[in-house]
Amino acid sequence: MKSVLIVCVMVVLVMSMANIGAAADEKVLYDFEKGLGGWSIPEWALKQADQVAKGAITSDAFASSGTHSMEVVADFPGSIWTGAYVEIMEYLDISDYEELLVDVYIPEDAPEGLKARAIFTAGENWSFLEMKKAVALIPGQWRTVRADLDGGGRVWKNSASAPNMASDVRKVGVRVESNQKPTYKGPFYIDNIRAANPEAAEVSVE
Ligand SMILES: [Ca+2]
Repeated sequence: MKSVLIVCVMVVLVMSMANIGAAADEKVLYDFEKGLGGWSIPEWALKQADQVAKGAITSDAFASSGTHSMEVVADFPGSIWTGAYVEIMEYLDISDYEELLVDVYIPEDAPEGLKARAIFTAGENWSFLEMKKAVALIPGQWRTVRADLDGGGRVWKNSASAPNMASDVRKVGVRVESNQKPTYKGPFYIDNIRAANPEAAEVSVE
């Protein structure tokens, strides 16, 4: 009886330690389980020829967390650079975290060659800060865009205009792009947008 008790106590201890670790090192910002929560295609993008996002809804077709994600329908014509951009306006301080992670999925029948990047609007001047490197999307797979919040000019275009970006985020955005190719008309999916410290991120991947 005593040994059963000890085992029970140990199991509870291990479980609570695991929970504390996860809570401290990863914060889910948007998971689209209960609607878009303010995410949309901005007005200016609906009017611009190189902006090709046509609509955003929540969907249960694919999800990397829970049962729902944000589905964005886009129409990439090819031959010119085009982007499908969605964003949310929200003041955030994520300076306790080193990375922003965004899961992006394109369906199996989508072409190769689309890329995704995270974009912040941050600081007093509402500076537009996009990742220098985009992540290649793979049809039929969830891919994670990892944005180093402390990377400065190594990671972010225009970073000098908002040196403390992570503590003064005003918008979070995601853009999927076709740089002259491919041509693709259809949906892509965004889910489980989170701020994390790398240790926690590695645990969640395994
Ligand atoms: Ca979700």
